[in-house]
Amino acid sequence: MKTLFAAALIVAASAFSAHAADWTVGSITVSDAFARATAGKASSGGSFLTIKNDGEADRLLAASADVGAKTELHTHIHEGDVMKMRQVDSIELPAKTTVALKPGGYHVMMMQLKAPLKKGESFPLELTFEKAGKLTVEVTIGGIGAKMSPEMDHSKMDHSKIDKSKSQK
Ligand SMILES: [Cu+2]
Repeated sequence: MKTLFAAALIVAASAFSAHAADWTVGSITVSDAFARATAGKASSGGSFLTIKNDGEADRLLAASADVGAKTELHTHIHEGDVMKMRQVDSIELPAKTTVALKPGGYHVMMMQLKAPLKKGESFPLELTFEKAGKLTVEVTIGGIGAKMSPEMDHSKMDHSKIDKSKSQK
């Protein structure tokens, strides 16, 4: 089951790479920025991107997008069958390393969305790096995503209570 899950995520992620555009600040290059469309009631949505760091160790400290009232950096952790979301203060970007924010792992969470995210549209996302500074990328909105991936519904404040069973339709 875990293998199937991982394979589906790779297929979903690679579907967007054809639209790749790159954005660069200092030694940081961001590519493959995409978000998932949201269904009507979803109050939040995730953005994913690839960060290549050609220089010394840096950190992603914050992200900001106008599509929601606030934007947070999140990760997923697995505890048995339960997938939980956790807010993180920063995302480490080791020297000469590429870090992918992808479904099931690190992601940028746009909370309290002002409107549903619609497939085919895009929005600017400002990223703040500790050393490289600020960089604005354009996030393309893709499909809602594979069925086995968790719905990123943060309408309940306690993220530790979010698990996969609640996202099944
Ligand atoms: Cu999240």
